[in-house]
Amino acid sequence: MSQALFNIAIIALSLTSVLLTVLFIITTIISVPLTALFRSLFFRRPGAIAKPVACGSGAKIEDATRIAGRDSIVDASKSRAWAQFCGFRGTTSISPVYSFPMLMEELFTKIVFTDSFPLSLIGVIHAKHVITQYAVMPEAFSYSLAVTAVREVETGAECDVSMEIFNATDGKIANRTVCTFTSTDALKAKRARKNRPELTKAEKKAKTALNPIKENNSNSFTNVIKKDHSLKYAKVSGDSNPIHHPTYCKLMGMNKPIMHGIYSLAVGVAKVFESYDLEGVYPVKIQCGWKLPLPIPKESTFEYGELKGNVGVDFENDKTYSRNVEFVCFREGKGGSKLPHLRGVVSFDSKF
Ligand SMILES: *[C@@H]1O[C@H](CO)[C@@H](O)[C@H](O)[C@H]1NC(C)=O
Ligand SMILES: *[C@@H]1O[C@H](CO)[C@@H](O)[C@H](O)[C@H]1NC(C)=O
Ligand SMILES: CC(=O)N[C@H]1CO[C@H](CO)[C@@H](O)[C@@H]1O
Repeated sequence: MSQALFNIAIIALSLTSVLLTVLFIITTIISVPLTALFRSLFFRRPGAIAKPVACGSGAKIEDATRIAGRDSIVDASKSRAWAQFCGFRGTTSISPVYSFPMLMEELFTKIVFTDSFPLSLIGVIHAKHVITQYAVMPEAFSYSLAVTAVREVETGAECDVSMEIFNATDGKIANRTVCTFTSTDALKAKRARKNRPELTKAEKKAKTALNPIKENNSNSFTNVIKKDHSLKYAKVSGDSNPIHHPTYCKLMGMNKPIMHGIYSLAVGVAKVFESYDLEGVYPVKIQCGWKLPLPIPKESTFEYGELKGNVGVDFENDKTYSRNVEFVCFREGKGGSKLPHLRGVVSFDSKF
């Protein structure tokens, strides 16, 4: 009996030390503070909304989470290296999509890893992204970041983080990006899957097809993602989340690393900007939602074309813009099926 207890104690101790080692490695790699990880593990439930600590009754989450910075300088050579890696050919301006990598460190260290972030970090994903660009990215900029909305959804909970960039000289807004993070409650997700009717063949096909487009203007291209691609991207973007790393992804329970979602978004946007000559066209709005991850190495296929009317069912139809170019990205699944990776739309007004 006591021998059995002793064995259990030894097993528990070794499991704890393995867990601590794994946590230590994860925190070192992605510099998540240990406190944030413990908070998520023991005091937060995935898929539920946690009340921000600094948020008294009636106070807005925006006020509890807002951070602002003044007079930062864009690292032009770094941003151009990133843009080129993603296929931007333009040379006169910095891509609007760049606002995300630029503010990523602030976003994680000062918003996501703090007490006030309303979701558990375990399994949280970046699911949606809306960028509105009003002007050229200023070289000297001020910024403001805050969690602006929290809501329960069918599979768990979501929150929006808004990131705004201002021209440091005249204070005018240059750009606003809203990213949506989703945290999944495994039980709720299972129930939702069960209750969802089986998709018909046509509905499955629609997931990787463009919405009705203007006549004969669909284009496609293939993007080959080689084995070391995510490591190279991590270097130029500064995003070294272990889920993108060939070895460390295994610690996160994944067999293969997955490619950065922002990379796929930037590749699609770069192609649309080039094809429709959008460099220097403002305002421009980019909306995107990620579907299934892209394991590496893999080929991904993009299709894009100008939509006939509005932006379709997935996105907000903003009347400010008269033209909408949709892009979808998919990869091949088992038996030659197409699996959706991302869908996005670039909205702008005709130059003429
Ligand atoms: C920022 O504001 C100043 C002053 O109004 C202006 O001269 C400059 O062109 C602006 N920068 C950008 C990139 O719009
Ligand atoms: C679109 O393609 C079809 C078949 O290739 C052709 O008959 C038609 O004239 C084209 N329409 C336009 C507007 O180019
Ligand atoms: C959403 C948002 O921030 N909109 C502002 C962006 O900038 C324009 C012009 O500078 C303002 O009119 C919007 O209110």
